[in-house]
Amino acid sequence: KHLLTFVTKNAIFLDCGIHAREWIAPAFCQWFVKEALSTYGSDSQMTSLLDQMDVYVLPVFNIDGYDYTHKSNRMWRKTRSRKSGSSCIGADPNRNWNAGWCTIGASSNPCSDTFCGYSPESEIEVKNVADFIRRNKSIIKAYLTIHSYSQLLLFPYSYTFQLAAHHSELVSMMSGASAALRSLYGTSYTSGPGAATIYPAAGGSDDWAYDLGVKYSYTFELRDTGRYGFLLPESQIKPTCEETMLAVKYIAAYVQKNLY
Ligand code: PAY
Ligand code: ZN
Repeated sequence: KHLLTFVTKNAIFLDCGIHAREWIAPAFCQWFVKEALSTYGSDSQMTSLLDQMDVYVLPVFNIDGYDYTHKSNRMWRKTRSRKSGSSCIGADPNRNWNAGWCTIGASSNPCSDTFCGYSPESEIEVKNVADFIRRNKSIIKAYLTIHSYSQLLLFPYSYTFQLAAHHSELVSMMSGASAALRSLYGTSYTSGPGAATIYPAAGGSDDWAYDLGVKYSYTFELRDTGRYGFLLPESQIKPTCEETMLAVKYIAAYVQKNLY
């Protein structure tokens, strides 16, 4: 009986800050951890979630890029990797996953902001997270990745216009999640498959996780819709995190009830 308590729990994987300039994303991961720690034991949903599942949080996926946006170029998007022979730095860590890699909506030009990298998982950040998810794929039941901006809840696919095998379930789940989000401040989100909802883009993390077998795989594009864009004012950090938390908790509750 005691051994059972050491069996690894099912899990949700959450990452923020794949793109350097999307500052609201790391803020959300930090908010999530704060909420988890401060409401466990008082909020019944958080308590039940953390009793039943683990949540792996990667607060700043693209740490070198994030640092660079603070010190040199606020609008930097990519990693900061270098390769001899090219004077251009970095690859797009959301074009570097092995999912239709570099076939559409990505560039093979190292100087482009959507450079797919010299090979899939060439970026050490992508390689390490992919290794972690592969190693734990039997327990990771949901993959959530936080970006900004556009106010979208995206699900596979982005590398093709074909619909995911679980398309209708993902559609209804996202309508619940966006309703939960809207309930707090009225912020309106659109949801749908990446390719048709924002643009086709191969090599993204959500498509890769989905094809690996993580059925509940979502990309959040947080506030706003373009007025401030990546430069979301400080006054919007807290409300954005609060409303996003409702969508994440909706998804977590759904996953808990629909373990596979
Ligand atoms: O799933 O289709 C997808 C990927 C969508 C994001 C991407 O390009 O990787 C969308 C953009 C992002 O968050 O990086 C949206 C922002 C506004 C941008 O830079 O275009
Ligand atoms: Zn992004």
